[in-house]
Amino acid sequence: MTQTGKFKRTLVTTALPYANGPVHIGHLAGVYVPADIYVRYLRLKGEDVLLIGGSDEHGVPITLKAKREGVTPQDIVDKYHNIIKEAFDQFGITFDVYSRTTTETHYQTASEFFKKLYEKGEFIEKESEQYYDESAGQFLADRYITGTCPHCKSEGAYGDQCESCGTSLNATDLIQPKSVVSGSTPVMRKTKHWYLPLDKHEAFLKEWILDGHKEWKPNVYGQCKSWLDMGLQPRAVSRDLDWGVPVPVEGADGKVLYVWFDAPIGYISATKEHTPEWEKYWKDPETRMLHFIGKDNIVFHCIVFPAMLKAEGSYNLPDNVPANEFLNLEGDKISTSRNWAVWLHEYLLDFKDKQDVLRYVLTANAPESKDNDFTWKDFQARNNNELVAILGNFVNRAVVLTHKYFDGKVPAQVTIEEYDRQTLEEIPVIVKKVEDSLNNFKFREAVKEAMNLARLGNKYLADTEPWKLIKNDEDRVKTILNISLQISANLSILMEPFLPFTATKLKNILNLDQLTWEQCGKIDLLENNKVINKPELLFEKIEDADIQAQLDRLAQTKEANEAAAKEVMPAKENIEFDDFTKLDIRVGTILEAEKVAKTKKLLKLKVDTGIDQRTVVSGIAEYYKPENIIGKQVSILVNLAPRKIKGIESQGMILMAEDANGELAFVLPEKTIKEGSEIR
Ligand code: B3M
Ligand code: ZN
Repeated sequence: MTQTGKFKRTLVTTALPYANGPVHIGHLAGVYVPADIYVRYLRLKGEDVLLIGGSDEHGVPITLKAKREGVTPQDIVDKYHNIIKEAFDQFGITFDVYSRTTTETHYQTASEFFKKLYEKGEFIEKESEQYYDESAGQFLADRYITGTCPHCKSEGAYGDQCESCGTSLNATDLIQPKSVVSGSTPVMRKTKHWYLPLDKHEAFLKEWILDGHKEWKPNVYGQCKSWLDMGLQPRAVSRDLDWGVPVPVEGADGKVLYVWFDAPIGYISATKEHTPEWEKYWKDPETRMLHFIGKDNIVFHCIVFPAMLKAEGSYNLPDNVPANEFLNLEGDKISTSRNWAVWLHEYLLDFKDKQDVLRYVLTANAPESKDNDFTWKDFQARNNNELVAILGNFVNRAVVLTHKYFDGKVPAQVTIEEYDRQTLEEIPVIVKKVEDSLNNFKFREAVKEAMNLARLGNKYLADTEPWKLIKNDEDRVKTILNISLQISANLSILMEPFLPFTATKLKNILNLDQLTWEQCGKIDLLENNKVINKPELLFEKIEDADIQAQLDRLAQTKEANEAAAKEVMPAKENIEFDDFTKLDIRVGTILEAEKVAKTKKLLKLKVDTGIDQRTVVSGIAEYYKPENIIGKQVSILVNLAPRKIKGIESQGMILMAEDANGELAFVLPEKTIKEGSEIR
């Protein structure tokens, strides 16, 4: 019997990342490392398992990015699909297939899936009013509409969410909505869409999840419960968009499947591309399906996709959805648009061959039950104090001493003392703990336990001090080193799911072939007299300077973000032409200028406006010396009600251009022109 109980095989899917940017440590920590650990573990156990992945290549963020960059959506997804695939490969994520949702197979599979539900009458068709851009001649997806947030009043909120205050919105909530496509004000227009009536599946979902899957992680179960308690509504599964899988029914021109309808079907398409036996993995009740995802995808994988599969009728439902929470970076939310991330492809440039260090840190500190923070200091500490000082150090000492005293040949156990026995007995106990943790998707706990085996070895060597015994008691040293090497061999299996690159190195050093999980916990993995290879350091110390460089880079990003945030003020609300004509702006000439006493910023100017000569107080002293601006022509708002500034009556306002850093410049006529000329 397998550890998977009544199941014969396991299908593991991983969330399909959007191909509109590279992947970062948050992706790795939340989804791909845990999935890979789990799958490697099952493979070591000889189980039948598939790891499915791919890029999600539809959806509005991709079309928007293409638009902004002046390229096609296909260009965007081609670029990022390759970058993402490469990064996963480099970090040893062992996908059996890594596909994409723009393949022929996927279009067919998604189309057929829709058609089947359509023909079974599983959808409802509904007309609704949606924003339409008349000048561009298209309906506007939520992300294509911006406006003022009704809650926090900040500008530039999207039709689905305000990024300033985080509130999720409906496009119709926005104050002063604008089309991103043309800048015009959209109008409401009728459109027809297909809806999956989730309410119809609510009773089933309640029973299936709330009664049937109490074992799901509390964060997952809790989120499902709150969705189900709120009551489910029909969800539109189509959109008015020209990028995606066309809705395969008549009268659906210009409509595509909603990205969240086609993306999970991408798991099916990818399996099809991998093996002609794909149905076995999707439909045989003896197959167990697991979805590894981040917490923002829970509703789609626990409620929407299962409802789709159930409606279709021939598919299995997931057995578990071990979703993780979010990983933050140095106290801030990871953000692609703010470049607040550690990108995988960049990490490897700075930390060459250190994939396992990142895998380790992201597992040891995984956001399994709550959001967690990645810090570079913690990264350094875990590398130096755990990987180097415990695992690396232990293995190195065992191997070095074996070469030094016994020509690199595994010595025999001669006499077993009580302490040796205790140590040996600990090994299977630790292995069992790792196993239990892995079976329950508790990867943090699992890697900690695995590390405990290295701790055990380290302590054993430190306590027995073979280097002191070698002169007088060679037999004792033989036993100690044999045991240390057996522990090292166990580590090469136990660490494989977590640190695959290191495990390979370790097996090479110990001259071991691929071992299986069943051998783990045994104390005869290395036979007597077996020749082992020369020591090679498994890990190296990470210096303060390397960490500082990362922190400096983040500090720069933060600065750049702050400057960019100020860079261009969003456009203000529209005004009527009459509002504009109320402003009386004239060309004037500065006749006199002097600093206003006890202020840093203010100059008192006398200006010839053509109408009169008047006093204006202007906040430009930090940028202009009085003597340099006398005789300059300027633009002046002459009908601004007079105001007292520092006791001086200011009659009007000089117009200045101001950039993000507060740099000022006069707005002048392009050639000298008579004072009093109107500006309009
Ligand atoms: N691309 C969303 C995300 O990356 C989405 C996952 C699809 S899984 C079928 O968060
Ligand atoms: Zn807001």
